[in-house]
Amino acid sequence: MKDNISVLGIPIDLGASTIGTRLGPDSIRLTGLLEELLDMGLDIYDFGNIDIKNSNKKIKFPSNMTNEDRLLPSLSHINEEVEKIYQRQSFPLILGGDHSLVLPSFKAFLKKYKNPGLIYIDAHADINTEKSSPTGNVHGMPVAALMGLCSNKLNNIGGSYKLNPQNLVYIAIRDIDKGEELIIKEKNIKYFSMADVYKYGIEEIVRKSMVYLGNLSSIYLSFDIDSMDCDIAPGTGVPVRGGLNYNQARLILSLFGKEEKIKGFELVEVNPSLDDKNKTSEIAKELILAFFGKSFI
Ligand code: Z70
Ligand code: MN
Ligand code: MN
Ligand code: MN
Repeated sequence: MKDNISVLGIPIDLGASTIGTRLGPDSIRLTGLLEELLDMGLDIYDFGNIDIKNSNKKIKFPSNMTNEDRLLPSLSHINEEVEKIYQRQSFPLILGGDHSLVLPSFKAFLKKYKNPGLIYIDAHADINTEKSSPTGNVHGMPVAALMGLCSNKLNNIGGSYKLNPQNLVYIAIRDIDKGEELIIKEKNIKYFSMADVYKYGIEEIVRKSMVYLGNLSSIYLSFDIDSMDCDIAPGTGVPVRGGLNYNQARLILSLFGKEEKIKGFELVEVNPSLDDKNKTSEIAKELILAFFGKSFI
């Protein structure tokens, strides 16, 4: 299925602390990604970008969801548009956009596949609730909402389907808020820290993740570019040091790309307005090509 790809851009930044991830999908497209996928012999259908009503202001709401008024309808709209790409027999590739989009994108995956898994490669855990969030930014909350831990207006975006906490694996997390740590412990969520990455190596982290999710037949891969070291990939809103280096990121995606059970992939949080010569979008392209089987040599 990975030789027939449906591409969808989700240019949203309503959920992030800084504006600019709305430019992510186009700046990744400008690197020539789709042409290179075609050159690799893959079939591509480009659904274009979703129309999102972003805002240049960050408006606080009593709910502690920044931009709640625009964000909630946008997330519902994203869910409808992602469902359309699932109607096509193909492999979905989503270009973000801030990470709030995983709430509606994974809801569509939850609706299509029974009891799916989620591999979440990120510096952050994105498992704050509106109560625990120190920022009010919804890109820090989607995983909690997928488990039904937020308010119902967030939990029920795209339907009441839920992610089983035992079906989630985090990789590369290293910047966790206190409330998030409590939820991760209480739900006994599986994670591989950067210390684990260095202890075991990338091949072993991929193998252990697939073994952990071994009884599941469909898995979604959500890759936040800030999982990479911010000195390597600086074009992102909440940069964190000590992340994956270029070779580790490319290897992890190339190995997950070979796994048949992985049936959807998104790359999020590229913010070209914070970047150094569009370097992060170029890296994003190379990571996506690695996922779809481009050879290293
Ligand atoms: C922080 C919060 C976050 C992504 C930053 C940061 C969350 N824990 N998520 N970048 N993708 O605001 O909740
Ligand atoms: Mn529409
Ligand atoms: Mn994230
Ligand atoms: Mn992140």
